[in-house]
Parts: sequence; structure tokens; C-alpha cells
Amino acid sequence: MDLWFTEYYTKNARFSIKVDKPVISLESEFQRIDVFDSYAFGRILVLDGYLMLTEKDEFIYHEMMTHIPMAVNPSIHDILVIGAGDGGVVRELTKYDSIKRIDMVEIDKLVVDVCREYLPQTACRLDDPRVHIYYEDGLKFVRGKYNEYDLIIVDSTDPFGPGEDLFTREFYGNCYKALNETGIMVNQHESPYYPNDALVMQKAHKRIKSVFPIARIYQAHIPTYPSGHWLFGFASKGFDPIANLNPNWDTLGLKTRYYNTELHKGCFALPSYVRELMENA
Ligand code: AG3
Repeated sequence: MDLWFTEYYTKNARFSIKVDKPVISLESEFQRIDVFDSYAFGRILVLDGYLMLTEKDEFIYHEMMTHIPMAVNPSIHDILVIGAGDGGVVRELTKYDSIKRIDMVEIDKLVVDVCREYLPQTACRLDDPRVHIYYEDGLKFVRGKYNEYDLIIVDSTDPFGPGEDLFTREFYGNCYKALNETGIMVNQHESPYYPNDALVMQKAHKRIKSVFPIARIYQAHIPTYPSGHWLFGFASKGFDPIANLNPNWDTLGLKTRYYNTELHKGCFALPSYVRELMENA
């Protein structure tokens, strides 16, 4: 049988992965959830037809969302994670003994349930005693928080459907308030390549820049996301992602497969066309 999962990147470009077997398909209150086993990328998670992660390359995304801020401020103790129901961000964070509390706010409990059952590779640390899961709307959750967190990680879906609110100026403003005076916010920032993705990522950057004094962009190569070229936002009230890189991060002895401190310095260097997109945002 010739079974393929296909995501359309534009009307004229698409990406397909041959499916070995469908694992589970469900419809939650918020979205359609599919898990497939594939030959090339292992098990994959798809929400509303958009590929969220594969077992083969999720380490790149999850390491880049967590170790970049953690290597800038070694005194991060209280963290808010928004979205991230698959648990990949939490798995990376729990590598740090210095972290005291991880509040995770995921709107869709069914995503967490499905990942606990079918994606233990990412969901494996959701039961760490420092992790508190809230099944709530991320935008509403941060509205009520003041001066509480050292770090906010926004691991959302794309800016349509349930993830849409997590790209608004109101949301970024509330994150600013929820952070303490040394706070850092990291968010998944879409791709600069296809015009539709580039437009939403420009809008997001413009909004973050209007709220945070420091707003930088960094990149990684993620084979199974649109164009394979993915961006992340690093916003802070004072920390500079490169000048303030902790020179002792390596002595922590954490095992990573993508992130390292040389790459940390390099990933903020953007291609000229991306720099231009940011300047014209
Ligand atoms: N979160 C965002 C992935 C966006 C991918 N977009 C797409 N395929 N169109 C992934 C969740 C991983 N924790």
C-alpha cells in the first residue's frame, strides 16, 4: 500500500512522508490530532494537517528553544511554557537541576494524553515533580501573572487555529508583565522562506520589538518544517543572547545533540534576505 502524509507549504509546493502505519487519529474540542509511523522520520505528530514533530528531528527544535535561554541566564528558576503539549520542551528543561518550577499551559489536554501514550520520547518528563500542567488558554493564563517568571517559552502551533492568539501584541505584552526584571521570552517564530510564512514571522517580530527592549532572531535547520529553515525569537528585558552567554555552560555536562555554545553564537547570524525581512518588518 502506498500511504503518504502530505503538508502543503504553498499551493505549489508540498512535502510528503511515506507512512508505515497510522497510529491514532482523534478530533479534540480544538483540533484534529494524528499520529503516524513513518519509515524515514519515525513516529510523527500532526495537528490539523500540520506536522508538529517527528521522532527523528524533534531534538533540534526542542534543544534550540530551551538551551539558548538557559545558557544565557544560569539563574533561571521559574519557567512558564506555553503550548508544548508533546513535552519536548519540558524534557530538555528538566535536564537542569537549577530549575525549580515549570508551569506548562496547554490548551488541549487531548494532545498531552495522546503524546503520553504514543510519543514517550518527548512526553517522558511530564511527570517530573517540578512540572505543573494547566489545561488553559495561554493568553488568558498570562493575563493574570505579574513579575513571576524568569523565562517564558512559547512553543505554539502556527498563527492560525488554536495558536493564533499567541502571536498577538496583547499576548507579548502580557508575557512582558509576567516576566521579572531579568526575564527572557523565547518563541517559535515560523519560517522566513515561503512568502506567507515570512509575512507572519515579520508581523510577530514587529510586535515583539514593540514590547521588549531586546528582540533578536535565531535560526536552525529543521528538515521536516516548511522549507527546513526555521526561526526562533529571543526577547528580553536586558540579557543579550551572545554577550551574556554563560562561559561555564559546558561545565554543566548536559548531553545535547544539536545545541552547543559555538552554535549558540553562530545561530544569531542571519542570511541577508532574512535580515532585510526583519528590518522591513
Ligand atoms: N510547534 C510548531 C511547529 C510549527 C510547524 N509548522 C508547520 N509544520 N506548518 C511544534 C511543537 C513541537 N513541540
